[in-house]
Amino acid sequence: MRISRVTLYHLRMPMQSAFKTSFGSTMERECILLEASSEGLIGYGECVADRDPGYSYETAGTAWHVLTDFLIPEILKANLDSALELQKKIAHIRGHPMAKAGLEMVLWDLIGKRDGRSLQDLIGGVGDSVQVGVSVGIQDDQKTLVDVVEGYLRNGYERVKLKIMPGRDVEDVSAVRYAFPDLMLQVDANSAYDLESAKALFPMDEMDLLLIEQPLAEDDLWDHRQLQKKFTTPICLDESIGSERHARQALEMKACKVINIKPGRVGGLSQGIAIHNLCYQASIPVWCGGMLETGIGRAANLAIASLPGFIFPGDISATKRYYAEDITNEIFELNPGSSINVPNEPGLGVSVNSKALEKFTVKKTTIS
Ligand code: OSB
Ligand code: MG
Repeated sequence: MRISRVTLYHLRMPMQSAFKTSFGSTMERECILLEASSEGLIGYGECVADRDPGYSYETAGTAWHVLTDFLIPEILKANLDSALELQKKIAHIRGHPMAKAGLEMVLWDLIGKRDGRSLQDLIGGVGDSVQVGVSVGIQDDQKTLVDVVEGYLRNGYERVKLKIMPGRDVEDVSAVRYAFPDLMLQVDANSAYDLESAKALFPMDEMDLLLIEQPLAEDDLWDHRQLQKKFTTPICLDESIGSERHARQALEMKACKVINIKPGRVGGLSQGIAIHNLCYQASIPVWCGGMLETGIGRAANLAIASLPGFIFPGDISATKRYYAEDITNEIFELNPGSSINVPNEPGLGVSVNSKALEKFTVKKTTIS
């Protein structure tokens, strides 16, 4: 496929409610939508870099720079027929996995549309739907937290992830566990602890959690190994796994027992699939994380989450958990049984609502 033109849209989308994590609180989510023309087709991709470098060093600003000045010029007019060919062409551009992942998603959408095949079909996913949960931000107090969780349970979510940070950990989680003794529950610290402060988390080992996500620093596999030795509850790595190589090393080192796969974090769907394959071989469960995606990125997450090694429910909630209005015409809804359908139309299987796109665009550029 020859991509002749790429338009970037910097989006700012109002969220339904504030999302507070150990690295900050946000009421508006930013990202970059990529729109490419190739041989009469239009393909879309989402770059999940947000406004601030809180979750990762990448921001919508750095991704914009790297996409416009390096990545897009590199691939424009090249003949690309697979994600691996694309990755080879951009391999000399160091880092910037979210920018790369957005571009790779566009190519998958184009290939699927050309061949009349869904992304799920192209990558070998199975089933009509995938199991999902909801990621709940830090709330003002424990009563509010329990109420918010109860609301999501009423909506039908059967697995809940609680964001935690120092001072808002054991008591918050035990309040929710006490209120909902049988709930599938897990926590995510987004790197807010070190080995010393993580001692505060020991009581959580008795709270029947599915996993504890990313307690320590992003670049610290070794201390995660030290911490995992002290916990029966599986430690799950998110930020620390930037590539298949990191995943292999983390498993060899026993730094974790579960891996969260986000295509954006690891540089693209192809890289996410590679990590999935590695973990599947090793019988290590994986699950699909989220980055508060629009319907574009959500469609891709649903497809990858249908690979057989995605054992735990994904952070892929229904559209209305995030946005009153999305940029896709398709709205994702929660089925009874806490699942969401995997799109089965060609490519990502979603279409863009141009009115909504225009409304949320703060900056736009075309490269051809
Ligand atoms: O760490 O998993 C995370 C959202 C933004 C950045 C990082 C994370 C998250 C979430 C929400 O937990 C996942 C989602 O529902 O999209
Ligand atoms: Mg996480």
